[in-house]
Amino acid sequence: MRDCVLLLCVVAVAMIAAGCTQPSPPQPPQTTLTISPTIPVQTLITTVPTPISQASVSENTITIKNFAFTPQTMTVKAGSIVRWENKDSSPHRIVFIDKDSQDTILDSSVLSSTQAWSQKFDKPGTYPYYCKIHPEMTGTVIVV
Ligand SMILES: [Cu+2]
Repeated sequence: MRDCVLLLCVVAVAMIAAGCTQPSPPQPPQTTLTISPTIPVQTLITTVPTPISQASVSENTITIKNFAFTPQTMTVKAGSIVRWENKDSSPHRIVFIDKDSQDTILDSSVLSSTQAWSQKFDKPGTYPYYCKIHPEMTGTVIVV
């Protein structure tokens, strides 16, 4: 009987020992950080339409309402941000064309109702624009 108890003790110790020497849980695979190439910053078309609610008071805002830009001509200092807010139910699309090459130099993409688009103007000059969807809608940004 003592042998039997001793055997049980030995088995119990062996089981505890086995429990303690279980292999540690597998380590998560090491992640290797890969540095992606620097994405070039677009200098001409830099922004995408955003909801009007993200308005900033420091911006010069042109309101799009009743198929017109108000004010139609906006004069700002170089380095200013001009913001268009579409308060029509209709979509609009602001496009600036280079008067020499006729290339599109700025394009807001389609501005749905209640969306806004901001653009920074760094270089002094006169920048006429129009709505690509309603070409009769025109406006001018003058940068001084
Ligand atoms: Cu329009």
